[in-house]
Amino acid sequence: MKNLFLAIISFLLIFTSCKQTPPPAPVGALPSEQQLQWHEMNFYAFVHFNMNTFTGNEWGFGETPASTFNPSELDCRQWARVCKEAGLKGIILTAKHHDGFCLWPSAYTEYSVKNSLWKDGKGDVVRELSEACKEFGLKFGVYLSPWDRNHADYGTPAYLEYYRNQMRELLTNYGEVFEFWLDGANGGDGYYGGANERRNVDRTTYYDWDNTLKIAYELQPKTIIFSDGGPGCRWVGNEEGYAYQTNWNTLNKAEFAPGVANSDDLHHGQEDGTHWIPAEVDVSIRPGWYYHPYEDHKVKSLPHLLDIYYNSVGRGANLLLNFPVDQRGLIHEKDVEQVMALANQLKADFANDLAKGKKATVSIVRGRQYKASNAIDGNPQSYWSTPDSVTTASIEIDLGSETEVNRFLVQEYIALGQRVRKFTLDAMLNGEWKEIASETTIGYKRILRLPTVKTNKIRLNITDSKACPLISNIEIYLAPKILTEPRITRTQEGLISIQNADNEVTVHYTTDGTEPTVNSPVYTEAFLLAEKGTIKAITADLSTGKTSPVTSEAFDIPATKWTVLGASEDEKSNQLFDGKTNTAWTVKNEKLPAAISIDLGETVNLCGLCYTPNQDRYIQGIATSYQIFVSQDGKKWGQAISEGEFANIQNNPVKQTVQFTETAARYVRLVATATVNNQPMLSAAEISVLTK
Ligand code: FUL
Repeated sequence: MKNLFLAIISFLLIFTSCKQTPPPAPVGALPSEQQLQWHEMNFYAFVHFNMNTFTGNEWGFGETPASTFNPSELDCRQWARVCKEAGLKGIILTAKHHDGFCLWPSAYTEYSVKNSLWKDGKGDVVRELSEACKEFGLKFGVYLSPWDRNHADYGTPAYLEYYRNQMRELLTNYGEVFEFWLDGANGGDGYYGGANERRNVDRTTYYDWDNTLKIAYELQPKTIIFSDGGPGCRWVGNEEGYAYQTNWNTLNKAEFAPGVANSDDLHHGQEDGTHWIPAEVDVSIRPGWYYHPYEDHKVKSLPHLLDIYYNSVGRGANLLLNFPVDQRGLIHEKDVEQVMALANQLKADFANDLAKGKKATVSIVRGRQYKASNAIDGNPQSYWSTPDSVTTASIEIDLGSETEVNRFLVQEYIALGQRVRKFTLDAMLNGEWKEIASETTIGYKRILRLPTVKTNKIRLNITDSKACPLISNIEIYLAPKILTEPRITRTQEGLISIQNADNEVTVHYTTDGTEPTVNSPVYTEAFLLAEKGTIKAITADLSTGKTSPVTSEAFDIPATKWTVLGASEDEKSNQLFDGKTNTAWTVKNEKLPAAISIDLGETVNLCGLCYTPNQDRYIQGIATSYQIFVSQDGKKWGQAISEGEFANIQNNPVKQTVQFTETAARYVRLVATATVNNQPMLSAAEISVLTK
């Protein structure tokens, strides 16, 4: 009996002592329940697919007949399957882009799928995708462009009613819409029902956003509304695929409207903003938002996609990765391949949490419910915290033994507000703490990519915080090295450099045409190749013995003595020989033909010419038909030594090689007799020659 009494007393003591530490008070603007769920999604897909897919435009004018929309094998289930397999959590579809064409049979316009050839006008892409998302366990969202270059009433009050009606259709008929996307581009020239004129609206007042969005929330109380200033989530301020290191989730909502924002605030948020409006990073897996066959070889590479992931999700933003669905109505094979490469690499990067089950100790604790181990218990609801007055503190993870690590993931318990302004990270190296990172905000999630260190202890130091820090999660990983094939380039001076994606791998190369292995020389710095030659290279992770595929580049004579005729004052003409395929030089004329003439500095036995079009986004000035001339004196050019077309170069603008009968000459000229869209210009990223 006495024992029972003592047990009850001690239980009550423990219980009341627990109760004595109240939870920290919230700080600043807080996320809603829906926003908390949205943060957990991290990564989902955008699909740009509608009229532009069939016209090759990025922004349609609004005049293209509805019949033009005609995918040959549209399959929304394929989109959903790809996204599911790649670990994406949802899909947002451009139900209507700026050209006004609707992917659903809207009752309020004739400009929709109902007047297309696809499925004899009986189809509904919005329905097919919403059902596919349901089937594959994905969330579904819609993009409804406020700007409409087709609609006759755009710019008048009648259009607002039209816009609201379309919003009602989309938010009523297709189940749950997790995100409603309001693009900021608005106003300019357009078809506007045949008026063909320029129309502008006041982006802040024209849409009466407060009342318009009220309708959206009535129909879909849980939806997250995206725009420059939210209110659900905000644009990050660029379309390149990165958030900023300092990233506050709060904004002064009243200062923003769709298409109206100060970009610095979009980038960083506003530390003491009145509302929780977190950043979303939207970026396309190709240069364009819409499908263009000529971008089939410009799908972002694995290293690029990894940068995008770490610089968005790893900086506390959500990542919205766009697939430009093609004219068949499918996510293109090349895009599937790259997103799966990303998914597999991410799986490997986060395969084994080295902090899990380890010992965590802290410099100070708020009370026993807020203990150190809460940060590594895998439970996002529990967190380590300090007393109210303490805003600097440390948490140390003992890894148990010397362990290689290169990723550090940390999360704040944001339900009570974002707090941390600055933090550093230390690793114990040979018995001493060494700082390995110094950063600013944490927010929902920070993931640091660190140089690999071998250590037995990692310490997170919160060095500045708006209030006591609340750390809900810490994970530590050793991500495998990226073994993509290296890139080999040569400068005008003949210097060969070999670039690789991961600076912790070694690059091995040969100059004699043999296959490189891990025993071949290690590349450390650029070296001279003053003659013709073939360089082959691989990247290797010597700790595992794994290697990349081989890259092989054959170089002819270097461009050391070359100049571009008529362009001697213009240094940019040297970009033709700099080895960089994303810098180009362009000759503009009144009309075609346009030509680039090169002085090789000495007479050589020419037998060919190579032309690499600009590999950057734009395709103006790409030659589709050519003539090549040679000359001894740069004045008399005679007959073309070769002429023809660069077949399919618009769709596949890769390096073109033209061979011709061997001729001794000092000057060579490439003439464009036709170009993409017949624009009167010739542009080239690289020009080189073949010699005997
Ligand atoms: C932009 C639009 O103008 C683009 O066409 C695209 O839809 C992108 C996601 O947003 O501002």
